[in-house]
Amino acid sequence: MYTQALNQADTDARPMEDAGLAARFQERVDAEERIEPNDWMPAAYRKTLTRQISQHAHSEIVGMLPEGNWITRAPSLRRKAALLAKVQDECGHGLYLYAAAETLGASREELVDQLLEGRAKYSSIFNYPTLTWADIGAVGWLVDGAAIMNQIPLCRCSYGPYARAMIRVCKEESFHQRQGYEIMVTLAKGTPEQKAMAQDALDRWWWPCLMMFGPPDAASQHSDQSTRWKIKRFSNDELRQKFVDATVPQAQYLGLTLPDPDLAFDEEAGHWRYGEIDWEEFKAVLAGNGPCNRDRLAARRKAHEEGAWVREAASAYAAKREARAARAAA
Ligand code: FAQ
Repeated sequence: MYTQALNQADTDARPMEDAGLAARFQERVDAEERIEPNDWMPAAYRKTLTRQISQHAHSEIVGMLPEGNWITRAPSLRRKAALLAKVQDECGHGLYLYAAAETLGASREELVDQLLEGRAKYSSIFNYPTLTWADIGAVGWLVDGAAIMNQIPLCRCSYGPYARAMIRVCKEESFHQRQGYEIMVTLAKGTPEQKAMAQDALDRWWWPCLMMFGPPDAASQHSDQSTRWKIKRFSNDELRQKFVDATVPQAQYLGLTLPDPDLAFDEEAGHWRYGEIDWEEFKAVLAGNGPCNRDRLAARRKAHEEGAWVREAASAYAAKREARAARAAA
């Protein structure tokens, strides 16, 4: 619906953008004014936001799969209810984000097609498997923990619809993080087998979670421009460091060991220094060769095909209502 309301074609698709408009735009951004859908914006700003928001939406939707895998096997009714609510929340986040991307003129159908055809990125983290129940604890604690660290600053993003969507998303993510950490507390303080299961999950999820923040700053192609436009408020490495600093004491409380022999507290800087991230693994996952890339896309395609009748029924119903309204108006 937002897409139809936009009149972007004649305002910013011109090859030569008006320098005055561009300067005025940057002034507004610098003054911390929010940019709204019908405001003038540089074509490149629209493009980078559409890219980031749609990747974010896809991540939320694909991100339902690793945890959805455990809904039928949750160890109690309470755990099942919380996990079910969490996975539904992730779906809701995906939908707000597709709606935010639509305000930029991209249709949801087009964005979903890009995902299903393997042309769009989504977060690398969701290409790892959830092998045991402890993985559900680790995903909530670490993946949602990393997501919050990245998304809190996005609540101040210069683009209004994205910033506003992030407020509710972050509130829900903090519930998700707490439910994951509570699972880890229960397991870590449980039997030796439960504690071993929690440690194994931490061992497998730690490094992929550090990769979630994106390539190192020197290799981050979009960071400089996105920072100038106040889409990004902190760099990938800054957020990664904040995450490590926040998470080390939580692991210590659990009595679990982070799988990094180089982890050490730098007294002078007041930060936990961590070892080398395997960026080759990150690149392989982005290239489609992570442990679950093919399964994830296959699952999304199957869901899309099986949902075709819902889309058809909704369209038929909308057409019927429209025809009825036209007859009544005639
Ligand atoms: N995975 O130049 P940069 C969640 C790509 S939501 C895959 O640094 P940028 C909730 C990047 O897109 C998790 N690709 O890019 C949940 C770019 O590719 P392109 C998702 C990655 O945009 C929890 C290229 O590398 N969160 O977890 C990754 O300035 C539990 C160069 O990188 C968001 O999307 C990656 N990890 O910074 C759900 C937050 N990192 O487009 C279910 C919003 C980088 O040129 C269960 N996004 N790339 O082809 C952002 O903040 C930014 O887009 C970054 C990347 C920080 C992810």
